[in-house]
Amino acid sequence: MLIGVVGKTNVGKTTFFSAATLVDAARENRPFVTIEPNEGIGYVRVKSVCTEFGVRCQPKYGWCNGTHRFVPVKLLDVAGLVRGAHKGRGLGNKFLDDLRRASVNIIVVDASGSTDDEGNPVPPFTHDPVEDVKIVKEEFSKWMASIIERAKGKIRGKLLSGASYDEAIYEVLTGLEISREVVKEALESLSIKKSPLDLTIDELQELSNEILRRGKPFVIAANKIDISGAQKNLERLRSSFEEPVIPVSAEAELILRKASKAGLIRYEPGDRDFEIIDEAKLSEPQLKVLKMIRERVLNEFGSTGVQDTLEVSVFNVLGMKVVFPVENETKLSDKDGNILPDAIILPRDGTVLDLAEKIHSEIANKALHGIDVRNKMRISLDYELKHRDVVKIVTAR
Ligand SMILES: Nc1nc2c(ncn2[C@@H]2O[C@H](COP(=O)(O)OP(=O)(O)OP(=O)(O)O)[C@@H](O)[C@H]2O)c(=O)[nH]1
Ligand SMILES: [Mg+2]
Repeated sequence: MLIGVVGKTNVGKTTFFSAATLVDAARENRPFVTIEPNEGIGYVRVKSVCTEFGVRCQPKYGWCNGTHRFVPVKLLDVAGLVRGAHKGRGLGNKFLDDLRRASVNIIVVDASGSTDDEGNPVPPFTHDPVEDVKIVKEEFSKWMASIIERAKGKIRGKLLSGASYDEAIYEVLTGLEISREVVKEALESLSIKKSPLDLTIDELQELSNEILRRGKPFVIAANKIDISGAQKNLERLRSSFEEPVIPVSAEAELILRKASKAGLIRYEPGDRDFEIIDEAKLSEPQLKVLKMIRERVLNEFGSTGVQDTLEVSVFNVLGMKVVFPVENETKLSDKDGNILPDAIILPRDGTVLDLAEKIHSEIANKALHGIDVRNKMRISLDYELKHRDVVKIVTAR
């Protein structure tokens, strides 16, 4: 499960990435600081199942605080873009290739409008963030359109050997992990009946837009919400796009997580507030910043928004679910006695067999059926699991 962090240059992508992963990476108030992509692990929260069973999780990855289990997801922070990136402007769009494996992309946008078209710092509210989202979405669809355009030779070959239109397009997009179903639905929804070979670049862009909408959705992080007045742009972004728009202060989240790591405050990602451990250990300026974060961000918006953005991406937009496989259905453990060691993210329609495959192909080969640990009922391999199910997979010896 890979989440891309994308957007115009100098809007806070790396700050968002670092806040979510605690990976240190260069950040500065100027365009094109990030060149090579940064990769790290963030977490999505799932209401703990352990407490329900009167045990305590011992996660192999991530952690559990008794209320929430924090389940790892991979994040990729890439170089920023500017209008015309598909034609090579700025750093071009080579980095979009790094995002091929991303299931969803978070568009970070500067909701305070303090960077211009090229990512240069300007006074707040002199630039329209709605434009920035439009540019990013456009550059993505132009990039995909150009992939299809360049592969027309290959498409011709596929069509000659009997492939249908959707199959031929699907085949040239395989590296992007987009399903054939998505391509088919996109063609149908646009009522495209002619051969892909006859589609103009504009038509290809329209098709790409539709494929992205269905197969690689966006979530919008309205960043720098701590700057007063940014809320107005939040509303404008919400009424301009169909994607979810979440108020975010990446800078606030990064400060809180670092302070928590240093033992200065008690704070976990997604919390509505923090608690100062020992005021004497904090300097005046530090206290002032924390107070500002509490007043301008947490009290106003309920959280810094970083965690919400990840969770809306994984659960609401992609419709993923998390299930807990165990080997011992009484102790809820693996064979070494670790309690609820794994939390596996599965797609919306993920079955017992899909879970087995995620664990190991050998387990999938030998799987006979599952057991729903909550009610001890036998479930078939094609049973669609529910979010937070605890499952034992029974295998042939
Ligand atoms: N006020 C405020 N500033 C922020 C926030 N997030 C990021 N910034 C600032 O925005 C500037 C750019 O941040 P980066 O994270 O480097 O931005 P980027 O989008 O990764 O930039 P490039 O990699 O150069 O494209 C830095 O000066 C950050 O401190 C925020 O939530 N609030
Ligand atoms: Mg960056």
